[in-house]
Amino acid sequence: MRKKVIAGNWKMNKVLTEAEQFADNVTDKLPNDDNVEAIVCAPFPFLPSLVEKTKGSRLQVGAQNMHFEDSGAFTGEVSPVMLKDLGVTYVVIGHSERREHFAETDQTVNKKVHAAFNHGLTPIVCVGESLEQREANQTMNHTEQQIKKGLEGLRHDQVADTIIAYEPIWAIGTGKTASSADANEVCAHIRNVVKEMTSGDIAEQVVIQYGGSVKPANIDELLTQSDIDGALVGGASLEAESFQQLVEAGT
Ligand code: TPS
Repeated sequence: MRKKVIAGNWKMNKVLTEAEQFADNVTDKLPNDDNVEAIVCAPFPFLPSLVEKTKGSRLQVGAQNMHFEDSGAFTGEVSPVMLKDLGVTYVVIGHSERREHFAETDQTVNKKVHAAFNHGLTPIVCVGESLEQREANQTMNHTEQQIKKGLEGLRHDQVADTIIAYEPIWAIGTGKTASSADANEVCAHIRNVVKEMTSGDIAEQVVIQYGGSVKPANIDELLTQSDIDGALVGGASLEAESFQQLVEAGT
């Protein structure tokens, strides 16, 4: 059985003391259950402190972006080597705002995914369609292309270790959630694409999260779906209590 993976994704929220308070409030309250993994993906300036404060706890730390090795010392800001050295274990790659506002393509996503694995980090690779694409019935084709190009050239065991986050752009921070059935349909499609790229075994192992206005009130229904293995959560991951409830939903 696949484990559930609940990842908070703070975006550009909090200051250091607030990040530290969050860690102090949440680390010893998370369920001691190997079937659920709790991650907090936070802005770079908080990472050293979060790694320190979460040591020995159930909470893992992730970054919200990084650059690939051959982007050169003058083009990127933070390298996988730096993240690994800090003790960070996960890195969010290719979220919709990076694709939209920082011109990130499936090719740059692919380079970053390879760089993550080359340095022992686990990538959380984000895919998802815009409202226009959904209305034009391009959801399946678009997410399929993002997966095929984003994960190109990975070994099968690396594909199995990749976390995929399906985030319909129209549901991010808008309060609109895809219905759990709609979200599951796309997640099942993504799993099928992974199967075509690798094998049925690998596809059964890969963790696929849903992201977009997930909160304690709607997570249970999302997690009962066959192909949704967790959530990538923005707004509702900022408060310790709500984050804790989201993780408990995964037990
Ligand atoms: C710095 N992001 C964060 S949460 C989320 C997405 C796509 C899912 C849904 O959020 N890192 C930075 N900025 C960002 N915008 C992201 C990551 C992307 P919500 O649960 O609030 O609807």
